Amino acid sequence: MNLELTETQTLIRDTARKFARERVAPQARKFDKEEFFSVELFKELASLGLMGVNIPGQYGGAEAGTASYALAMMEMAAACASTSVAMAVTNMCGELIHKFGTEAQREKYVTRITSGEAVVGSFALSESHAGSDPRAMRTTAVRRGDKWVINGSKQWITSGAYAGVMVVWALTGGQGNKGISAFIVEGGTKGLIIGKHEDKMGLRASNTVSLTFEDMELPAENLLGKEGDGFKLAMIALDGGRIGIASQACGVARAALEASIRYAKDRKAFGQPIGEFQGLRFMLANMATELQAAELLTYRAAFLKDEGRPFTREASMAKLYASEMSNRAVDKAVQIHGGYGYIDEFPVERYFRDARVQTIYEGTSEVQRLVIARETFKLLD
Ligand code: COS
Repeated sequence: MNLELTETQTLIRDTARKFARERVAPQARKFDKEEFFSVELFKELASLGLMGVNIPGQYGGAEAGTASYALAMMEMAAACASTSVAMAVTNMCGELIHKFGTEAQREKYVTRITSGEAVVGSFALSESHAGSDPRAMRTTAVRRGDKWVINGSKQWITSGAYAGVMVVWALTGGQGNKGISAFIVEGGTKGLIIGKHEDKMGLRASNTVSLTFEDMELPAENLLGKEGDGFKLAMIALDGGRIGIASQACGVARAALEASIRYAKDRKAFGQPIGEFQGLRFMLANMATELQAAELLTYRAAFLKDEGRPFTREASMAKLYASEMSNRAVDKAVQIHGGYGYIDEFPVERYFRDARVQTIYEGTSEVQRLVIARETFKLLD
């Protein structure tokens, strides 16, 4: 694994960094307070190639690989975790359709995602009773002539009210992983009902809704991949998605560390900057060390994916470690800021709320441990 960034990786990181610092960070607090989803911002992200970082240029992507994607996600998350989660899900949907879609699906839907025409993508797998265990889903898709008719509902769908393109999972062959299929759904399809906007602890500028399908008809050609392959498609997409969330966690933790260092240099107590106290310096040293460990795990998973090598285990390790590290980092950041860490005058209060979901979504820490154990046992079979 090469730890020197390539020219492309440097370019993507710098592009994302500039946009994140100049366009996203100044608005992050306001967007969080107002729960504002900026369509304009996502269109700008698409115009920079950041909604399809690992998608070939032929379909409008930046064709820059997963390591570049991880770097871009870290930059975006350091500025605004809400923006970065919509970016992550959109990249994941685009990659999934590119990998498993027909040529017609790629031309129609991947290009809509990379160009920003779709605004964002949504990944509709979870249901109210089926989060960690997606095979327990109840949404059904029944074939009627040249159409699929979908009935059921999905829960906690990121960007669901704004997505021009969604991937939706449904049962086509009874309960169980072999009975699940994936479908491409366009925003605004008749029978697609957008539920209430969830009032979340964090990521408040990210849109999270339930979706209900009432006799929603899809053309037969909107099946993604083969009938019955949906569970596998979801697992493969989530492997990549976990690199995205690991990157998000690194970005938020880095922002928390930097804010804490700035504060520790500035704030005085007992006649000196609090950063001179060993107790604080040890906290900051631990944060910096753990952050670097998480970044390296994330780069390693991204590197394996880019090399076309198995990366399921490494993606779960990166996601597990980075999300738990990020929660430790934001907790310490609030502690270092004292009373100011608890109010919104300083950004660490938002980082604290935003980090919390990282050990839950895209597979809980417990699911990551199941995957890591399963894959590690396999190595010794
Ligand atoms: N890549 C490719 N195939 C995979 C895979 C992966 N990463 N993981 C599992 N599969 C395949 C298996 O090979 C198996 O295929 P066969 O039936 O052909 O043998 C099939 O999928 C079922 O695998 P398994 O039996 O391991 O599935 P489980 O139902 O036991 O699920 C976990 C395992 C818990 C790991 C899975 O359900 C999971 O990841 N859950 C979390 C879901 C999640 O992240 N939700 C968040 C949604 S987005 S916020």
